[in-house]
Amino acid sequence: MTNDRGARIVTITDRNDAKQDTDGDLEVHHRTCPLCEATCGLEITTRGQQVVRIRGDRDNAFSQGFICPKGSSLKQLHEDPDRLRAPLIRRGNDPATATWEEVSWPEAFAEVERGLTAVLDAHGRDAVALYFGNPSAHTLAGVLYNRTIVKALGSRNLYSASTVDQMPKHVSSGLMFGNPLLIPVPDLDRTDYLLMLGANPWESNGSLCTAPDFPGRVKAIQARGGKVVVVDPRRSRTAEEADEHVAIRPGADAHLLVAMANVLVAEGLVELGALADQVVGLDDACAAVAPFTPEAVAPLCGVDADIIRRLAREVAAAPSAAIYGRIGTHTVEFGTLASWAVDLLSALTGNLDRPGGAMFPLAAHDRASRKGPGRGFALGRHHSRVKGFPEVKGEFPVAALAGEIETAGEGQVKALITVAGNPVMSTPNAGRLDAALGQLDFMVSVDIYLNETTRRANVVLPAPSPLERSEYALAFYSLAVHNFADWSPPLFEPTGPSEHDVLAKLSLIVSGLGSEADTAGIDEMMITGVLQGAMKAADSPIADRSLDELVSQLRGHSAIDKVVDAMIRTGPYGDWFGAVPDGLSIAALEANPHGIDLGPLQPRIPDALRTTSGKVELAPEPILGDLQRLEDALSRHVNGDLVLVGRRHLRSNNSWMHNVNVLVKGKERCTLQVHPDDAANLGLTDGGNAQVASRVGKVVAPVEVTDAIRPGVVSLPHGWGHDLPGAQLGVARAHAGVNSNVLTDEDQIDPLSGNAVLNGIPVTVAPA
Ligand SMILES: Nc1nc2c(c(=O)[nH]1)N[C@H]1C(S)=C(S)[C@@H](COP(=O)(O)OP(=O)(O)OC[C@H]3O[C@@H](n4cnc5c(=O)[nH]c(N)nc54)[C@H](O)[C@@H]3O)O[C@H]1N2
Ligand SMILES: Nc1nc2c(c(=O)[nH]1)N[C@H]1C(S)=C(S)[C@@H](COP(=O)(O)OP(=O)(O)OC[C@H]3O[C@@H](n4cnc5c(=O)[nH]c(N)nc54)[C@H](O)[C@@H]3O)O[C@H]1N2
Ligand code: SF4
Ligand SMILES: [Mo]
Repeated sequence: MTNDRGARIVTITDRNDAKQDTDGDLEVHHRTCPLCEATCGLEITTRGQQVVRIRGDRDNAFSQGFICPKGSSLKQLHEDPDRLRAPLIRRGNDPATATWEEVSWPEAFAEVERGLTAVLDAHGRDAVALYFGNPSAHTLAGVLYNRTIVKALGSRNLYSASTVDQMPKHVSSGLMFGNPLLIPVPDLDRTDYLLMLGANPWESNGSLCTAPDFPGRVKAIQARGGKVVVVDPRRSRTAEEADEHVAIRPGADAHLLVAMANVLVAEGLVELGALADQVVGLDDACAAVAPFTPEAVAPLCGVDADIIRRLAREVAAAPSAAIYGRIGTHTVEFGTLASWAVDLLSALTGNLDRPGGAMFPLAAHDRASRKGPGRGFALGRHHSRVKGFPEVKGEFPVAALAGEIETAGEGQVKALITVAGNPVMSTPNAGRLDAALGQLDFMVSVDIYLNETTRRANVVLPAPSPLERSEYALAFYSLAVHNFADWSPPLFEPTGPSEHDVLAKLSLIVSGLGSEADTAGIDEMMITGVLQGAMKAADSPIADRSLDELVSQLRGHSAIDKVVDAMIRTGPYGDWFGAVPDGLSIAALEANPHGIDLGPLQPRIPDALRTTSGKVELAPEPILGDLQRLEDALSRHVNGDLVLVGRRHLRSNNSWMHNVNVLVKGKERCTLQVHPDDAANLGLTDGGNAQVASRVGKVVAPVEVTDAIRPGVVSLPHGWGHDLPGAQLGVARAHAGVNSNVLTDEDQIDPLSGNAVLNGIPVTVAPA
């Protein structure tokens, strides 16, 4: 039996269960886990308003039952008494003594209108900054409605977690493929050889590569006779499972990768395959890698030249090879170069856009490919006020935000809107940013917690729990190793407005229409924007239809679902409102609670390219320019100084799931990993305390002596340090740990992308 949302209703027949379950029927719902990029299907059993059990959905066409400990903790997250349920207004300025008043939604919006309007009237649009955090990519509201605030506000001060994360990949994709969102993903399920750099999917479950049960997919490569190589300064769990672990010195991946390209050129191993007629810049790229012989880069990489040479030959010889770099290659000094070099190596070995190599997914909501050249990708269309950093994708580096708040003058940031972000924990020189937030005239945060960042806000607007919204992994299906779609309605009705309503309200406020204006106008703009675009597209099957008639056919639980329905119906697999029989729509997805398999990845070059040449640009000008920095580094003296890197743990999620007791209980996770040789030299003992100091700050953390880390490197996870006054996180406070971003340096950024350098931070360590 199913209810009207397609949830299976289980009638209790077992007598023992029946005794306990007198309160009514158990219902089984299926939905996508929104917590990380893996998009696992969950099976959630409820009784009334209670979650009874969460487990992996064995029938999910993509995840086939896989689940990690975070997925099943959605129950505890939903029930967490610290999770905010009503808007809060801060009374008092000192976070340690401030009190918080629960107010109604209209009162909260009126207060936001007062605060933001005062700043806009007195100082102009650029005085209001925006910061969007990581969960913004995991909610439909964030992906679709954040940009309505950006448009309505018209401020240049746009910041996000992208510049402490994947911005280098956007830049290399923008330059090489003409579209910063067109990111090649390793074709895990078909590859014969996986070279993975700076990624630890055994803990992270993968990123810029949506693959539920990433570990299982890697083990399958080995089971079918393929090889897996992991490049990481630590012997991570992923490295332990690999066929080979290359313990590189932090920050040197670009050198290693470019040297591999050098070997391909020197040994005549360049073989573009089907891509031969689809690239420009081949000669320039081959010439550019000439200085980077394996011998030249070996000291910097801390990897023998013959290993580099062998890896290049192996990639060239493998029937197919997928090269995949993530956090450890992006959040470093040469992040964009490393990101470019990954895709250059794919292209040079014929592995770009072929099965088993690196491929471009095509999601149900993606726009159909247009043929011919595109508009290309521009960097630095304007520059930040204080440090003159170029904008990238309309954003400035978040590393620059504190300076923009502190520095007086025309365009000084006086107010901040944060959505789903905790920059006080997650961005470099976190202590400085925390203090800077205290100087703002006004701050409003949309969040589910009163945490280290939102405690600085004047008004906190709670977002609903993940179980109180529709799910469709809009940001991640375009990065998935298999084309797939799944949509699910809210499991529970939200007790307040939906997050997209809150974001629409903020858009109305900053546009000057006021807090009492109706959000329906914003919804209509979103929906008609998608439909009009589709009606205008070449050979559109709906060119002659009436807009009103199309709108009236849209389905879904709320306005945001209708936006998604419009995208899916006019997407590459869409039903085009009846013009394509059996095409996709939200109705079709609703009828398939385990998701719909859209097939393995297909080659998409040249149609997916948006470069002005219409080809893959192997040697974009900004990249060639930046290679000088890479060459200069070759003459650096490699000394014995310690450098700091990060790491992740499976039971953690950046800074914000440490208030869930089932995840944080047990062994302390926020430890400083130190190699036994370094521990002996420094006089550190396992379980003792060490002081770690960098140019910008210091912390004291418990030492974990382990030979899993390369000598000369120490590691602290990020997202800890929950002991700041005023945060309302009872469980996290009891497992506070220390904030590694007190040590990361806001002056260290990758110049092309503006991405912060979070790995390879020079530190000194001493017993505390
Ligand atoms: N040193 C170091 N620093 C790092 C990293 C590293 O590897 N090393 N990693 C970086 C990376 S990859 C990232 S992505 C960033 C993350 O940086 P941020 O996005 O700034 O931080 P998060 O810890 O993800 O915080 C997410 C916030 O969203 C809130 N939240 C959760 N769910 C929702 C929701 O549904 N709606 C709303 N409105 N709010 C919600 C949480 O309460 C929390 O406040 O950190 C970066 N910082
Ligand atoms: N459990 C859990 N899962 C998560 C998250 C989480 O916080 N916890 N965060 C999510 C987010 S926002 C993201 S972006 C993804 C990130 O997912 P991943 O990219 O897999 O990130 P990490 O797990 O931090 O792994 C990065 C690895 O890089 C290594 N490393 C550090 N410096 C270098 C270097 O210079 N070179 C090389 N080659 N390696 C280096 C580190 O030792 C570490 O093992 O994870 C997501 N999933
Ligand atoms: S791997 Fe990611 S998507 Fe899957 S259950 Fe865990 S947190 Fe959720
Ligand atoms: Mo991230």
